Amino acid sequence: MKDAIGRHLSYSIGKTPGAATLRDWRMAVSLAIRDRMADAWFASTRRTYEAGAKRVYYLSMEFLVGRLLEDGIVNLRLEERVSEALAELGQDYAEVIADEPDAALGNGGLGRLAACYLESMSTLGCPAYGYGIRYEHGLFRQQIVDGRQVERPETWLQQPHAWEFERPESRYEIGFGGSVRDGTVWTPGESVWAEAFDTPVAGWNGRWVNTLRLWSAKPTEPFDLDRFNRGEYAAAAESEALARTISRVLYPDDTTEQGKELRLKQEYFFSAASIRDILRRFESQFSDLRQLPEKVAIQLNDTHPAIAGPELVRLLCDEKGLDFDEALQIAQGTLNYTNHTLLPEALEHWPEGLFGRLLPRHLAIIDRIDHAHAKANPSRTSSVRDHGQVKMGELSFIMANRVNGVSALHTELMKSTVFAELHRLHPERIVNQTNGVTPRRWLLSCNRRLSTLIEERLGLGWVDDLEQLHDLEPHLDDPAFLDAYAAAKTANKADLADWMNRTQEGLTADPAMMFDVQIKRIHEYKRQHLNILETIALWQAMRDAPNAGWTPRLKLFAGKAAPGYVFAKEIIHLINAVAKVVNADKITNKMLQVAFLPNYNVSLAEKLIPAADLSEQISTAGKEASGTGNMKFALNGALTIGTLDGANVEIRDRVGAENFFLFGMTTDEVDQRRAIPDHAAKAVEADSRLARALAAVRDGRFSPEDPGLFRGIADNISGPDYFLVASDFSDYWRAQREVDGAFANAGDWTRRAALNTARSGWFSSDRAIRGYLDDIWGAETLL
Ligand code: 26W
Repeated sequence: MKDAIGRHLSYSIGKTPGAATLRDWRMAVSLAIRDRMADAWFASTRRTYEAGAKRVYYLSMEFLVGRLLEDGIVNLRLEERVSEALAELGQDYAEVIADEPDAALGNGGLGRLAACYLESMSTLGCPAYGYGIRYEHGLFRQQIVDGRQVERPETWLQQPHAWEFERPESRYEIGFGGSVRDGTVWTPGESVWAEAFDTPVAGWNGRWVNTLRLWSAKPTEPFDLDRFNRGEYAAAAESEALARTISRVLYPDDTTEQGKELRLKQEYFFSAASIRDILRRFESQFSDLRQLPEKVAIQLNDTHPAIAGPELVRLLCDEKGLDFDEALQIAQGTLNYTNHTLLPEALEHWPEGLFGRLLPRHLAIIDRIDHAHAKANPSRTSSVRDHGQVKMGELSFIMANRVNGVSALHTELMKSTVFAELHRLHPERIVNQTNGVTPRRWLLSCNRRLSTLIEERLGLGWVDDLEQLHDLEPHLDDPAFLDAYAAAKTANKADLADWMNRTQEGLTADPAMMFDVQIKRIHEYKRQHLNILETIALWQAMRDAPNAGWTPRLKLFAGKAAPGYVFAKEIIHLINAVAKVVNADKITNKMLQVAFLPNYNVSLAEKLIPAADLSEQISTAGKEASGTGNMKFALNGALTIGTLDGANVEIRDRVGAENFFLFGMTTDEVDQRRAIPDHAAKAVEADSRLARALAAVRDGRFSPEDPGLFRGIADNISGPDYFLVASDFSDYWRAQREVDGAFANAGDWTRRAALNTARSGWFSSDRAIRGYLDDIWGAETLL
C-alpha cells in the first residue's frame, strides 16, 4: 500500500513527498484505492454479460454521496493497511480523509437514499447502474452571518475529482424545442451533448463494483472563433456557456417545485441520455426489444425522471419502428416509480405551454398514453393533463409496473390520498418498500468505537447482515458490555464537544450534557420551530427554578433552508438568536446550551450522529414520508423523541415502545384538530408555558435591537399554524420531561440505547434493496 501511494504521488500527481500537500496525499491514496476497485469493477461487468443477467437502472436527479475515499477503504477492508502506510509516510489518516470535499449532489433524504441504495446494490451483487447529473456546483454552502443563512456556491469540482472516469466515447446528442411534422418527426431547435462520467461504487468486501454514471452537458456548437477574432469574446463562448448551464447547478429546493424551464431541461437531459444508454447496452447483447422488461428494470426516483417513460416510448416508436401499443406495453413492463412525498407543493406539474414548447413530441406521446389509459379505465376521472398542467405523478403511476411508498404509513396514505383513484383502478400496483440506510457508512465507518465493541462480541457478520445485531441482546445483561457501550458514546460526545468548542464561538459544550440533536432540511413540517419553542420554555422554567435538578442539555440544530423559503430562514435566524441569549445566561448556561451548526452535509452528519443521545423526529403526523436520519440515530444508540409519522412508526414497533419517547397527534387526530376553528389560539390559551414562550418570541426577547423581528413566527404558530406546533406543544413538553427523567438514570438509558442498536438491523438498505429485487425488479444478484 505504501508503495502504491508513493507511486501515485510521484507519477500520477507528480510530487515528491517533501513537496506534497495534504490534497496531493489524499489524491495519491484515492488513486491507490481506486486501482484496487478496478479489477472487481471489470469482473462485475463481465459476469453480468456472461450471465445475461437482468440489470437495474436507478434514475435520480440527486445522489448525495458525501466523501468517497473512506467508503472505498472501508468496503475494501483496507483501513489498517492505509492508516499504517500513511503513518509510515508521515501523514495522518483522519486528516487525509477529512480533506476530501463532499459530493453534495443532492438536497436531503431522496438524494442520500439513492447513494445508500447504490452501495447496497453493490454489496448484494446486483447488476445496477445509477444515472444522474454531474452538477458543476452541488448544494450551496451555508454560511451563517449575523444568525442568518447566506448561500455560497459549492465548488467541489474546482479541484481534481479522484473518483470519476471521463467517458468521452459515451455521449449522446440531446435535443430540445423545435417542431414536429407529420405527427411524429421531431426536429429539435437546439441540442447539447450529454457526456458520461463514471464513478465506481464498491460494495462490502469489494467483491462487486457497480457504476454511477453522471451526465455532463457539453456544447454541440464549438467555440465561435470568428466572433472571438472580432473581439466578441463573451459572445464567442456563449453557446458553450449556454450548454453547460444544463448541468451547472443543483436546484436547492426539496419540497417546492419551481416550475423553471431549466429544471425541466435538466430532467429531460439526463433521462434521455440514460434511456439511450440503456437501449444501447441492451441492444449490444439482445436483439428483441420485446425482451426489454425481462432484462431491464428502471427505477424512477420520484417524478423528477418521469419523462424517461415518454422518451422510451418515443425511441421505441419513432426510431425502432414499434407500434405505439407495443412500445407502451414494453415501457410499462420496464419502469417503476417511487414516491417520496405527499406535500402538494412538491408534486411536479408542468405548464403544458412550457412542456409543449420544450418537448413537443413528448407532449403528444403523453396524450396518447393518457388516452390509452382512459380507454382501458372508462370510470377514470383524473388525467395526466389537467387544467393546463402536465401532472408527473399521474404520468409516473400509469407508466409504472410497480409504484412504491417509502414507509408503511406513507404507502397507506398514498392509497388513501394523492393516488386514491389510481389505486382503486390498479389495486395491485402500489407496494411498500420502507427505506433503509447503509450500515457501512452509518455505523461501521462513522462510529468506530461502537462497531469495534460490536465486532468484539459478534464478529463482523452483521455488516452485511444487519439483523444479526439482535444477537447483542443477551450481552445487555453483561454490565461490562453496557459500560463499554456507554463509554463509546461518552468518548464520541467528548470528541464532538471538543470540536464544537474549538469551532463554534459562544458555545460551551459539556459531554456530560444530554446531546439532543435535530439535523435535517429546515421545513415547517419538520417543526424545528416546535423544538426551539420548547427550548425557550425550558430556559424560562430553568430561570424560574435554577435548583430544580434539571437534566443538563445541549440542543443541537443543523440544516439548510431552500434559498427562497423565507419562513424556514427565519427559523434558522430565531434558533441562532435564542442560542446567543441562552448560552450567555449565567443562571442557566451550565444546564442549557443551544447551537446551530453551519453547512449541514453528509460528513457533518457522520460526525454528529454517533455522539447523539436524543434524536428529534417531530414532524406533523402524515408529513414525513419516511425519514432516514431517524434510522441512523437508532442504529447509533440515540433514543428517539417523535411522532407516529413515517418510519418512526416502524422504528418504535421494532425497538419497543418502552425505548421510544412518543408524543403528539396521529394522522387522524391531525385532520380532526385542523378542522377546529382557532385550534392554535385554543392551545395557547390552554398552556401558559406555551403562551409565555410565544410572548418572548413576539416581544423581542431574542431580538432587543428589533423587537418585531420574530413576530411572524409567533403569529403563525398562534394563528394559522398549519403544522400544529401549538396543538402538539403540551404533549411534546410532557415527553421531553420524561426524557429528562430517563436520562438521569444512566444505566437504564444505556440499556435502552443499546436495545435501539440491537433492534434496528431491519433498517439496513440491504434489506430494502432485497425488497425491491423480490417485489419490484425481479432481478437476481450474482454474488
Ligand atoms: C421538485 C422539488 C423537489 C425536490 C426533491 C421536491 C421533492 C423532493 C424530494 C422528494 C424531497 C425528499 O427528499 N423527500 C424525502 O425523501 C426521503 C427518502 O425517501 C424520505 O425519507 C423523507 O421522508 C422525504 O421527505
